[in-house]
Amino acid sequence: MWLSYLLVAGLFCSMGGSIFIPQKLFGEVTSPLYPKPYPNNFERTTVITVPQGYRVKLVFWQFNLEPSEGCFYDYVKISADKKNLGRFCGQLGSPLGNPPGKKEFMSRGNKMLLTFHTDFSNEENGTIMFYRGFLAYYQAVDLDECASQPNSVEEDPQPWCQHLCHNYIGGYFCSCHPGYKLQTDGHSCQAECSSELYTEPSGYISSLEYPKPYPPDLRCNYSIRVERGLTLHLKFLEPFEIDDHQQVHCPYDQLQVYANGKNIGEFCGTQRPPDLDSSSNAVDLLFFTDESGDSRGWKLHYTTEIIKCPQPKALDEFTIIQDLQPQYQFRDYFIATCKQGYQLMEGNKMLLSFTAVCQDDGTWHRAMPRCKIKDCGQPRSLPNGDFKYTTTKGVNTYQASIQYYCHEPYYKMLTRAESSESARGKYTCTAQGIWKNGQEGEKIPRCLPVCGKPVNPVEQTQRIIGGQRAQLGNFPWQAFTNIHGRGGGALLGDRWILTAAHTLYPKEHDSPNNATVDVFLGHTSVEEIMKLGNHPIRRVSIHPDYRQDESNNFEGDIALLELENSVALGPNLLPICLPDNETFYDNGLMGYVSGFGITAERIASNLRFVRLPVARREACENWLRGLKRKDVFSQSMFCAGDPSLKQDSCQGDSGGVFAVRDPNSDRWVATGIVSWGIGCSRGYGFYTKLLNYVDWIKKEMEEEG
Ligand SMILES: *[C@@H]1O[C@H](CO)[C@@H](O)[C@H](O)[C@H]1NC(C)=O
Ligand SMILES: *[C@@H]1O[C@H](CO)[C@@H](O)[C@H](O)[C@H]1NC(C)=O
Ligand SMILES: *[C@@H]1O[C@H](CO)[C@@H](O)[C@H](O)[C@H]1NC(C)=O
Ligand SMILES: *[C@@H]1O[C@H](CO)[C@@H](O)[C@H](O)[C@H]1NC(C)=O
Ligand SMILES: [Ca+2]
Ligand SMILES: [Ca+2]
Ligand SMILES: [Ca+2]
Repeated sequence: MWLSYLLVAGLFCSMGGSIFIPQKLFGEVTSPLYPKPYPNNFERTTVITVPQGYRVKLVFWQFNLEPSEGCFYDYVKISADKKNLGRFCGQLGSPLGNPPGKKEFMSRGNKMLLTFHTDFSNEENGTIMFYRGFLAYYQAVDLDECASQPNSVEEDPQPWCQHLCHNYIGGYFCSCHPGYKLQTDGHSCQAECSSELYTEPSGYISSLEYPKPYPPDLRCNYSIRVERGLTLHLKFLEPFEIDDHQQVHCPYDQLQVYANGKNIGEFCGTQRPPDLDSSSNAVDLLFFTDESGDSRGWKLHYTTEIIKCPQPKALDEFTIIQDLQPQYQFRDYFIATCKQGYQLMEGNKMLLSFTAVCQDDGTWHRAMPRCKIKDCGQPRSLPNGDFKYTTTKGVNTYQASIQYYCHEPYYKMLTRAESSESARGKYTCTAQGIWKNGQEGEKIPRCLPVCGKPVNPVEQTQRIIGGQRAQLGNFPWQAFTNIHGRGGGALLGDRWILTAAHTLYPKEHDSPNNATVDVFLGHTSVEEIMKLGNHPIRRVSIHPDYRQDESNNFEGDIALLELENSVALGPNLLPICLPDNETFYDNGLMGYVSGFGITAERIASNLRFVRLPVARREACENWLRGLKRKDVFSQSMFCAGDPSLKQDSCQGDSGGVFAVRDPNSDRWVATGIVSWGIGCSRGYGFYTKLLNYVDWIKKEMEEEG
């Protein structure tokens, strides 16, 4: 303890020394040996330093120095920033001294110097006095650099901020106004506005220094970028002033506005630009200035709004936009349809439906469709008939109308009981683009052959022995067959030939049944009928009751030949009707048998016919019995003829029909098929009774639709 006291005392006795207190945020400074009396002949300067950015604050807590006039003997001198802050001595209440009291000493910088000086003695009126010296506390306090006035330029090393100063404890920093950039010295600001970005949904943008003149040589780019789906509106404020020229458009300074990269305006002068709707979420404002001028610049307020799409407009009067809204914005959509009878088209593509959505760039995601009138296409052609337009000829679009008809008188339209041919034949092009009939829908009508209506019916009044040449059209159903020899047949409908089974499968015929079947139709002359061509057969149908091996039994002697192709009916080619009543077999009823068979021992070259009465069954049975014949004469046969007359059907007439005119309906009906007889032109002939086979015939004919 003693040792350290001496050491310290010895150290302090050196005159004129300096002591540096290491940088601390606070500390104390005392006179030597404090609180013991300080030594004489002493001088020392204590350098108090605090970290940069701080200043030193010093306050005395104890002060007791020898007082003297002007603090000439002992004193404490404080200086900072090369300035003397005062010289102090004495103590509180001493009349000669200048004690510091509670005064706070502040440095401007981070350094304060405290010099303690004593003279050779401490005495008064010859008495030695003891003074305790001083105790001072110091602390680092923040230097508010921003508050420091730049007028004490002389020695203040602190550079000051050109635009904005921000103080913090232990330091400060500078910043610049928008559009300016802090230079590397950390204090000065220079105009720099080449990439200013604004992302708030609304805000203000102005030229530098507005409304004071803007700086020269600017290359500013103010970019506003807001969310997609928003659109930016710009509103310029007063005053608006950019260097201008009377004749040339903005030669000096220009404010250019770009929306989505497209220039939407270039402005200068004193006329405030109109409010701009950029229709975009990205706007760039480019402001270029030259080296001179003193215009005050510009300021604008920008706002955002949800982007709108243009009002959808129909491209034609047939397009309907559903629930049309007064306005459409981002994410809204509309649906377009067509009026009845029209088809949505996108280019050449047919659409079932159409929806367009408003996109974030204010456009519709697909272009407006068109509506094209529905086209039903060419109406289907009607076999054995035709159609005519009841609306404009050849126009097959919506609401067009046609009338189908059958080729009369040979064909007649199939109708339901309550329906007329004109109602059945009327078709309209519907809104669905399909030809439709009111009752039957899409199915087109059918033209059915008209049976038993020869255009040129035979007019037989006289009895002519040996038959007679038929005129064209007398027996238009007459078929000429060549199978195992000549035969006949009759046309049913437009594709069936009714004939006798034995013309295909002759009795007592051993050869295999592979004979070719030739069928000719449409003429009375053998030569001519063959020129008209053979009608190929698709199918042969023999009645199951027919027995080829029973030579005396012609039961079931009936066959149907289905033609490969239906024939076109005409005056010389018409079908015959089938019987529907037992009255067609009344005794004495006159019928006609026609054929290309042998007459007068010669092969006929022309169709001939005979007129015969239906005979009484008993008469024929007796006649057969008289001839001692065992031939079967069943209930599905009838006989006709008159032994007193020398005319009958004969070979070659086989398969032809016994035709009767029905006076009630004025139609010709086939009541029988020439089946068998005994010799030619002798007595009675025997016929397959068709009334018994009508059901079978209809069933066979139905099988092929
Ligand atoms: C010294 O003398 C002066 C004047 O003679 C007197 O006022 C003062 O009180 C004296 N001081 C002391 C400590 O005696
Ligand atoms: C302005 O800034 C925007 C955003 O950075 C940029 O896309 C555009 O190209 C700039 N315009 C010019 C002229 O430099
Ligand atoms: C029928 O068949 C027989 C034996 O197979 C043959 O000799 C004859 O030429 C055939 N006739 C026809 C017309 O094909
Ligand atoms: C057959 O014809 C007679 C006389 O024309 C008629 O009275 C009768 O009703 C007809 N029968 C049938 C089933 O058509
Ligand atoms: Ca002294
Ligand atoms: Ca500070
Ligand atoms: Ca200028």
